[in-house]
Amino acid sequence: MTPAAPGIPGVRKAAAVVLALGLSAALAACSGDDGGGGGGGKGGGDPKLSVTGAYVSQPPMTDMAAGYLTVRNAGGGADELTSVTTPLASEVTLHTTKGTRMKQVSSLDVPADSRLELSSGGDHLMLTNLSHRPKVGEKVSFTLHFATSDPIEIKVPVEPTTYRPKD
Ligand SMILES: [Cu+2]
Repeated sequence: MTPAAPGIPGVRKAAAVVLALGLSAALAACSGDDGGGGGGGKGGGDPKLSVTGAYVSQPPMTDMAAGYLTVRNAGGGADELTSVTTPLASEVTLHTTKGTRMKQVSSLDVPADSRLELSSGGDHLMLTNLSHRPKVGEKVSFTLHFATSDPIEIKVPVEPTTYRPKD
């Protein structure tokens, strides 16, 4: 699993994720590769990322917590979320959910001109080996690492276990 070429290999997986989330409109963004470009550039351009709606849900137990967020990509190049670091947990893993099964993955696609959405019941961040039990009202800092883009640092609020974002 080398995140070397963010453009082409992720497309099929990205489409599956997008379909699973019911965002079929985003499929149009996957057809941007016409195999033309020669020198230097990165095909359709660079990813342009921003993060919204991040939260950690207050865990019922002390040793594990889940994190959710949306990474928007306003750029013409795809990217991948490759890891997350936080002082709250010595280990953060990326999980996808298929049906009721969770699977650890090494990266999550952030398709060009689209977004990666982590949400309760879907893809999520799993935080283990917590430094303490996070409490509602607390803010936790997360650093998101990407295959192409520079790391993004955010402050993430802790929400009640039953919290569901509205959109
Ligand atoms: Cu999980």
